[in-house]
Amino acid sequence: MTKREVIEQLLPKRLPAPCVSATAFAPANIALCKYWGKRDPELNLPTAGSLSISLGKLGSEVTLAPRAGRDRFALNGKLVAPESSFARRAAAFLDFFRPTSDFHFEVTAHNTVPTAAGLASSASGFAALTLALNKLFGWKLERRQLSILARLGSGSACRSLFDGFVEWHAGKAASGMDSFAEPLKFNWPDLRVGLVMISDKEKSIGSRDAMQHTRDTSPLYAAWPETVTRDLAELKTAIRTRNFTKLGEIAEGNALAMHATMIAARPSVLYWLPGSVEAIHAVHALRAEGCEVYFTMDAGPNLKLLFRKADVRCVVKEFSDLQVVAPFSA
Ligand code: 2P0
Repeated sequence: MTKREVIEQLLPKRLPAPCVSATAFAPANIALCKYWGKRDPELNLPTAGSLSISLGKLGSEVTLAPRAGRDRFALNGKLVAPESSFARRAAAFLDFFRPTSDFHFEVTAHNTVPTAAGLASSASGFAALTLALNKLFGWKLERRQLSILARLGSGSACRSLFDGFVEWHAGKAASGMDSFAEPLKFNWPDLRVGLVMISDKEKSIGSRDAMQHTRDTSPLYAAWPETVTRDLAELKTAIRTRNFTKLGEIAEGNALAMHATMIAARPSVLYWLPGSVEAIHAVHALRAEGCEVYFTMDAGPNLKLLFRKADVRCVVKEFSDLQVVAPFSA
């Protein structure tokens, strides 16, 4: 199935005139059980489910307005060239929603994630863009349908439609109508996420290509879907029973399994820098001293730490530049 066919099924047939402008916010999310591999690259349908935690007020705000002439994009207060990857990816997504071929958009995006935190992910951006489209065109779609639409922009964006712990169901249908995210009912007020910045340089290979290359060439990939399925089930139990040790062990183990799989790809996809390895050792040393902290890593060299409020002091003592996020605090 094509993206356009899915979108036609989801959008209402009769629409009011677009609003003058519409603004929406979506949080960034960090996967505790990762999405790495697609069963359908056209629709961003994953091989297995995944589970993330949203970062509250850290994310993307997008304002959309109709514009005469051609699209214009601004990011964090600066105009962005139409040929930049940001503008090209956004425009390609917006193409599916133009009421007529001469309909253009003014897109103004702000990331509330400090750019230096290395979290400027496409997930919150596509989620906010989808929410803004829903408002601008008066679609009045349910969150579940919006999650499906956001996935078509970027897989992990389907999780950024929600706060707190969020599960993305892999689904089985070729149309992907059963592949959407939904929030778990559980919260965890003293849980903390720490952002460790190792480098903010642009990565040599984007996650979309790296994911496909891993699936195509890594001899370890065959074991990955099974690992995810087991980790996902255990992670949900850890969240339900508020077992922090289990949550940390599973999240760290899952991230390491994902990286091991991609490191074994041919040629290797190695996002780690010397500083990443140093930080991993520091996390392990803290744990050995009784400061209970775990890490996860995505498609880049930076670490995200998981710990509880009671351990903020010992974690910050080691990682002095740490940005601490409380995902469940208002
Ligand atoms: C995740 N990542 O679960 C995993 C872990 C990166 C590492 O989802 O091709 O930008 O747009 O569907 O969502 C990043 O991949 O890829 C990602 P596309 P996406 O958060």
